[in-house]
Amino acid sequence: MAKWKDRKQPDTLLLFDVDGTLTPARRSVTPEMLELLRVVRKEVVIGFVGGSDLAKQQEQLGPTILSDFDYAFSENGLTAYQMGEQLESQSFIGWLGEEKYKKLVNFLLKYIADIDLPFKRGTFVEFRNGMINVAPPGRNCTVEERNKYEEYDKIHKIRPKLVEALKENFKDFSLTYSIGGQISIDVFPTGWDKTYCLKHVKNDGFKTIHFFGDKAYEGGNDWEIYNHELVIGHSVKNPDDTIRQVKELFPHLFK
Ligand code: M1P
Repeated sequence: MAKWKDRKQPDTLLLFDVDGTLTPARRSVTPEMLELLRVVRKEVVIGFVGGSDLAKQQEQLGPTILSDFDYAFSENGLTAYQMGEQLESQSFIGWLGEEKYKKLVNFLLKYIADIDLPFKRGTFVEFRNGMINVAPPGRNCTVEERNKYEEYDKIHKIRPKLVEALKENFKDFSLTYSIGGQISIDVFPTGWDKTYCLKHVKNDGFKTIHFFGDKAYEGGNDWEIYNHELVIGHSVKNPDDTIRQVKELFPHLFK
């Protein structure tokens, strides 16, 4: 493993989900987490995999993420970097085609227009490389508005109802609808969940791949990769729990 010859265990990869695992949802990483990653990276290869796009991950994990992590996977790995070099990938629009995409987005905009919420902001459909992100209250919500919406959604089940409507209306589109964060759902081709990122690492000779995620339950957006045959899954409660579990895995690094 010439690429990782500076590591003590170059055939071990640690992959981390972002929101709720490395950082609180849509918030910044703590100095304590950055220090943990710096220490563990001397031993093994590290990467992150999240649903958000790279710009948002940079806001949360810092402007130097492409050099702080060996692998950087945005949009579940549809945008991917290894050691700062961009890897080849596919696009959502290329896969779905303009006609089907138009039907989908028109349906979503009409559906959202007809929901009565306590407030709505802007950017209801965010177009990304590997998926679209659909936010009934709009992605321009402040942190406070996000928290309010999340509570509202728990009671009124706005997002689960939207997912059911999409499943009903787009049966032949082979799409997956995932409630991964506080205000939105991710829509992507079935199979383009977080396991997609494993395509980028499978020929890099890893004997052990650990994954840490906070949504490792059925319907959560870490479920598929957490259960993948190539992966040892670790379910965490929050970033502090991630720190605790990583220290438990490599006790000799944290004496
Ligand atoms: O990383 C989890 C999710 O974070 C955001 O969700 P929300 O805005 O609803 O909190 C989004 O970037 C989403 O794509 C992502 O899956």
